[in-house]
Amino acid sequence: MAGSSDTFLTGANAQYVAELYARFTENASQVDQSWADYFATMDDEEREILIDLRGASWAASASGVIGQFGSGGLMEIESERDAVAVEVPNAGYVTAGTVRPSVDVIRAATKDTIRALMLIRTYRVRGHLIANFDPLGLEGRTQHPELDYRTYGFTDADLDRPIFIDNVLGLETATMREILQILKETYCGSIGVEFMHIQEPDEKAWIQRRIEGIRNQTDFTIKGKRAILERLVESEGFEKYLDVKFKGTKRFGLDGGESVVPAIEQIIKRGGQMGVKSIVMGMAHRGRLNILASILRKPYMAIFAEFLGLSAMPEELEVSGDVKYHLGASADRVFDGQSIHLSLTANPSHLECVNPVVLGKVRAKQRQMGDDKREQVMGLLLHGDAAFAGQGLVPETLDMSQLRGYQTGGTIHIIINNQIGFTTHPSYSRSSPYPSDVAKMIQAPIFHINGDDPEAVVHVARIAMEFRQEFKKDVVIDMFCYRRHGHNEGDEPMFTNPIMYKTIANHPTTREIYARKLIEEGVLSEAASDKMVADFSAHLDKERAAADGYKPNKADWLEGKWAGLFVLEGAEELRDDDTSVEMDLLREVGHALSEPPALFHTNTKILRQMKAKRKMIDTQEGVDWALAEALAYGTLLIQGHGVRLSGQDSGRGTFSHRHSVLVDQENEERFIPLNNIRPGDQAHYEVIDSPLSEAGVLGFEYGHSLSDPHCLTIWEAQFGDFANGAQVIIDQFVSSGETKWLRMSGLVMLLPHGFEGQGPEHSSARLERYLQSSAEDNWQVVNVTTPAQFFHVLRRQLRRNLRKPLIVMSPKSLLRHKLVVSNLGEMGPGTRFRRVLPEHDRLVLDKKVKRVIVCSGKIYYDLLEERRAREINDVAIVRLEQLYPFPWKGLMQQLGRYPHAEVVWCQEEPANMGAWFFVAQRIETIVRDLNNDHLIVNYVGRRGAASPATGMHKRHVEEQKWIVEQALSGDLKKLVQPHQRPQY
Ligand SMILES: Cc1ncc(C[n+]2csc(CCOP(=O)(O)OP(=O)(O)O)c2C)c(N)n1
Ligand SMILES: [Mg+2]
Repeated sequence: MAGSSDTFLTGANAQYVAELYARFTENASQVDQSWADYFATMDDEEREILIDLRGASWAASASGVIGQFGSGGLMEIESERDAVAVEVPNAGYVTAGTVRPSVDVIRAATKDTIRALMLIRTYRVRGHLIANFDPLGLEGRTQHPELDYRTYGFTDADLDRPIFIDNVLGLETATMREILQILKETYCGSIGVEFMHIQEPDEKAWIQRRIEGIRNQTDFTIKGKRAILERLVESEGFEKYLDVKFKGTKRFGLDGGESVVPAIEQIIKRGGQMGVKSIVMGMAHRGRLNILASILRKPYMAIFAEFLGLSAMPEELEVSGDVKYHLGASADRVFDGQSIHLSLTANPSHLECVNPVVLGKVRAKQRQMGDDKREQVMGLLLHGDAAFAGQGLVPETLDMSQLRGYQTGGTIHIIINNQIGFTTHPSYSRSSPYPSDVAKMIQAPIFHINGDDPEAVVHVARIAMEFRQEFKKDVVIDMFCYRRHGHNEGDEPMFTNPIMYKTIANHPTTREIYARKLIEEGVLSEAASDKMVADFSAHLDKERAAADGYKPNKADWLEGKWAGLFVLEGAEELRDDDTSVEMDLLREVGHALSEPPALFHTNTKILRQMKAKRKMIDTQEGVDWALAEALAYGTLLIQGHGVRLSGQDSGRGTFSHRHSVLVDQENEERFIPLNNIRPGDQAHYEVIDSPLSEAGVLGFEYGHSLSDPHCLTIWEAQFGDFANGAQVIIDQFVSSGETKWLRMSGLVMLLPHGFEGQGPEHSSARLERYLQSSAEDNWQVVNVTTPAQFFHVLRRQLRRNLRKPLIVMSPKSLLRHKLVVSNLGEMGPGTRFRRVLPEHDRLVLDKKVKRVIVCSGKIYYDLLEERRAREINDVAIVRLEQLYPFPWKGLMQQLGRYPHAEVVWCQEEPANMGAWFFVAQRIETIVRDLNNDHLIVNYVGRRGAASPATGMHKRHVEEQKWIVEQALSGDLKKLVQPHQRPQY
């Protein structure tokens, strides 16, 4: 490396040469041949230096001025062939005067500059490798060959010789000793910065400017220092108090990572100054109680009450609740006269899965507040080091950060890097050097920081906040610290990590270290410092005393945007929500959907489809699935409800039925008919082709639904089975969030489902899993069979005064099935969603019906067609359109019509899947209550199977045929039922 720089350009003209090089890269003939030859022989590193030189100084300079030469004057280059005025400094490297330097002149000038610049650049890139950010100092990272000046050809004799460095580091010349001092202070102190991976020159230059000028430190005022100490006294004091008063109780203490509290305070404060009005936070177990108290100002007495075993929720609410270190909270805090709303999102144990939920909430709030620039609402995520490196939801969420359908203007991430995950050492838990490395995928700047230097932590927090506001991008603070106790307080860390824990035992607390520093600086006396600790402890004593009688007085869940919504009371089935729409409005929306946009090159096939839609509206007949869905959205939009639909390829629709977004065939411009029903006088329809993620995107949409109850938020799986990649979001949030945390969600999940011979992964949406998780009116699971039913069930989500998630087994082949159509009138006045659909055809008298088949979803049409083909008229078919909450009354009514009929449950799913296990006993209870002739419910469907469907189409067809045949006319006595013992 040193050798190559010998042949390279020199000194004062570095920028001039850099500019020439830029021209050379544009077009080699723009520069003299001698230069062209020279550039052609440069190695990669030399090239990078030139590009860097140009980037950094050119970015900051205006118009034609391309580089400044300190006291020596100004160098201007208008064009390579025009007059070039170069006033060079008197540093002894280049002759003074107006010259046009040649290759030879440049070469003859100093070789030191470029070597010094290479060293400087290497510190920017790799300085963090020897930075002092590990409070335990276990890694011994003090040297790195690339950060040694000798590597660049300098010797000790060069240490005090001035070197021209062209205003880099803010100095025209500096000795190697000075250069090293600046670099070490800036890049190798308590803070290690990784930013040279960023490809945006502005962002890179911003960070460089922000930290180099001040050597990456802030001089805090006495007031500022005292404020930092106070936060540490509180955060340490709280954990110590819990340790003493509730010995051995799990709290996942922050001990060792206390500096995160002043860091968050700084983010809020600086954020407030820069226009942030609301921060949505997400974090795991570690330090959560501390942050609930210190940042969200949850009363200490309330937390103590939870330690005493009292409920965090009002007793009259019969909910299952959650452990104290999962609970959310919100608060309004005032900084410098600015009020900022803070909310910490409730989350389950599953690490990192709250990330997309938080961002979905942020996005919804931005929309509600009209925060188009995304500068008023922000996400702040705290992570553990092991979880950030290990959990797939981290990159999934990062991936969404700059996508137009999901961006939230940048998230601040803080990793509480205590250098351990439970008992596992980082060397066993990640392949990358830092837990933060995954964030490089989105080119986020990363600040590694020593948690034992709280001033540096606060300084970095401030820069992170500023960077986010400036560039609206993610930024990561990786706070190195340690965990003073075991994973939880009852855990013995010496079993597994003895060296680390011996070191920790002898290590003073961050508060002690900082108090000592302030005492030495004369900021406060030792007595004053001790008094702070004692006063806080006395305060906690008072709070503890009050905790015995503490009662949470109200639940906060139906306030603000949720006002007017209620908790479900009584049986769900008895509710009758008006989801119908006036015919005029249906026609208006229908016409807007079927009107090809003017001056737009619409695809000819789409034009035909639009024409067909127009006919459906005008004749009021034959409305298909796609149109009914669009009518549901369109009518909601006109009634003031936003609609947001996201999923893979949702704009067009996986099965090419939706066509929500028209694409101009000439220029690919997009047109969204649903946003052009009554432009300016309707809510907004947002349809997004999502990244190829299930957990991340579903989590995001769930979060969105938490923040905006009046927007219909929908996530669509490409095929229903893929939703199992999002199982953690389904289990931990969608199905159980309300009962754990008192948080309602009206999220809709569309899960394409149906056995059509497409193999194991494209058949089943795993209905059984949703049914197994159904209880306590937690959500609704439907498998609707007509377009009008789909219309009503979607509209029902918002046209009523409570919110529950809606799980839809949505169709594939039925999208184009000739029987799957509705009349427009079925959506008009007087109509509603029907949980059970009765027999459709005219059969024999009910009493003469021999068999009644109960089914749900697509199999209905297979049965219906075959029954019609065979002209069977004594087998009735009843459809369960809603499986959960189970429509007891509706089904009883239908089964009551057929007192002498055998009862069959027919499904296309294997016996261990689908709804069988869920409906069997329920239907049996109904026929018993009715005292019908036949009290047994017979199963007709596929046999139990490990894989949901066959991969062989022929077999699928045979199976399907067999099911229909057996259901319609099979001898039930001969059918083996799933619960019967096999005959060996
Ligand atoms: C998805 C998931 N897997 C496993 C666990 C069990 N678990 C709880 S904490 C923990 C270690 C977390 O380490 P880290 O992320 O470094 O956080 P720390 O506890 O050190 O603050 C593990 C494995 C979990 N909660 N969630
Ligand atoms: Mg950890």
